[in-house]
Amino acid sequence: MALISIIEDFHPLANEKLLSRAEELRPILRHTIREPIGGFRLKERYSPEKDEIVLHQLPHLSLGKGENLCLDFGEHLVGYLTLELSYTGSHPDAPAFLKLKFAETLGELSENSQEYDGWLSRSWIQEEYLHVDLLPGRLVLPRRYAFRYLKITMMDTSPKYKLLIKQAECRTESSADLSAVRALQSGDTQLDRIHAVSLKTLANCMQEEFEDGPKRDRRLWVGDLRLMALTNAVSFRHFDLVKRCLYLFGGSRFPDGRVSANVFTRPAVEADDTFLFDYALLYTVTLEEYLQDTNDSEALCDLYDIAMQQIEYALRQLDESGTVKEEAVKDCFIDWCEELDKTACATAVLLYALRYARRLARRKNDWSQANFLLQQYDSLRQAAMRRFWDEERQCFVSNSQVSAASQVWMTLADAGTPEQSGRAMRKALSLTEGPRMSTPYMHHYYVTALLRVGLREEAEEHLRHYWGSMLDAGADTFWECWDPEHPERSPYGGSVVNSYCHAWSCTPAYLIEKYLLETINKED
Ligand code: RAM
Repeated sequence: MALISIIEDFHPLANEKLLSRAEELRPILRHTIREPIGGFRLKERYSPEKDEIVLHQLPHLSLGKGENLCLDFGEHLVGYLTLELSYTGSHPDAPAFLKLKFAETLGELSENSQEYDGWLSRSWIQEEYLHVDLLPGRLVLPRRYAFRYLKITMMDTSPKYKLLIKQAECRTESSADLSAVRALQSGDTQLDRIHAVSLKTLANCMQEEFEDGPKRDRRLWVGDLRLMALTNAVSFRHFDLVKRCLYLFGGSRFPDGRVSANVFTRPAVEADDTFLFDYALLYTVTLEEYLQDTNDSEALCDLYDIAMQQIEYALRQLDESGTVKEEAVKDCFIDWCEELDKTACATAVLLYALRYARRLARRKNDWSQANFLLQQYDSLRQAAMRRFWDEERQCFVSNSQVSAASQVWMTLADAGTPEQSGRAMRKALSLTEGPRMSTPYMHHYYVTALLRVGLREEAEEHLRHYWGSMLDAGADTFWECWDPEHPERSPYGGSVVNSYCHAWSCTPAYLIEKYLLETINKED
């Protein structure tokens, strides 16, 4: 399922007041300097087999034609690279022709990117070919990279000299201060580690905006923002960054007022011409949650109408059954999953957002709107139950498909009674066939739906299994896409463009702090 939307002559609606407020809220970036902790040589160009190299050998290791050297920085970093280069042998009589490959994971390092043939641009692959004319010399790369490993391949030199990497350093960048956040010390090693990696993932995605992934797309998306904001509230509490992002979305929108699925912020703020039905609704949810945390009356006043517009647009997308019509369902994201029928999910996300919109209206003392939203919620809920609840199977069915995603979103929307939701989630737990959830984004909502119906142990077990298996597979930060049974799965047609530090996977820290900690401590 390629997500490519191209609207000709797209001219987003700009709200200068909101954009200048967003600008005032631009955070200061923090920096640290990191050096490699060791290295290795890949035995063959694309083989995972390697010869380890200890740190003190690195500056003495020479690179001749065809040889490679991989530096391990010990943890996932986001920042800028500087290399101090030199040579052994005679004076260089030809440029050094280098290939640099930055990789977030070991697997990515040994992948042959030439084999990638997916629908997302290969320009996201972090590879550079460079000519270095002067040695010794310092090479400062202008681009920001997300990586733990750097593979340097000597594409060509001359028989007269070999290259030396005397020193390497990364100047990291983030608007989060990881050292200011308390690490979890529950005594449970797995949960402590999951919590730490969640926060590291979030920190590395916290730049001048909440980026979805510092490798790709390096951009602010609504669905990712919502989950980052939740985790931020129990950790960094950098609420001005959430506010900035809400203002950016509000400041550049579709001409009819809809919130775009993502915005570009450089060189200037501009909404992307991609609309996602569920993401626009999550804007309203995110605003209400931000206000719960901050009580920010300025944001309520500035963004209230925009949040309501998203709901009103969605309410205009109902068909004769009273549920979301197919054309609008097509704009729904939910998860990267081709086979998933999203019809029930689309209606459920609208129901879910209506609850938050009502809270917003009450917060604004807009009682007639609150009343209107309540009526809309009731009639949509009835329509949803009529169309999607299967009395015989005791679960939600979306165009004859039973999926975890439909049970999850209908449960989160409180579409049925608590008993019906409980049965739906038990059904979700027992599914062995049908569309498989593929992203931590969807798995987050799965865990919250289990918690909503009181399946606390199952929720914890799922969290441990899903995010824990990513750790077992070598994650330093959590990934964009992960199916433990299909580790190579990628929505893009090749895992080399997958992001391995992805914002929407940061929520275990939130889930642990908000729901699990109390009981874990009691069990101790
Ligand atoms: C991808 C990004 C982003 C997500 C969208 C729907 O390109 O991974 O995180 O929100 O898709």
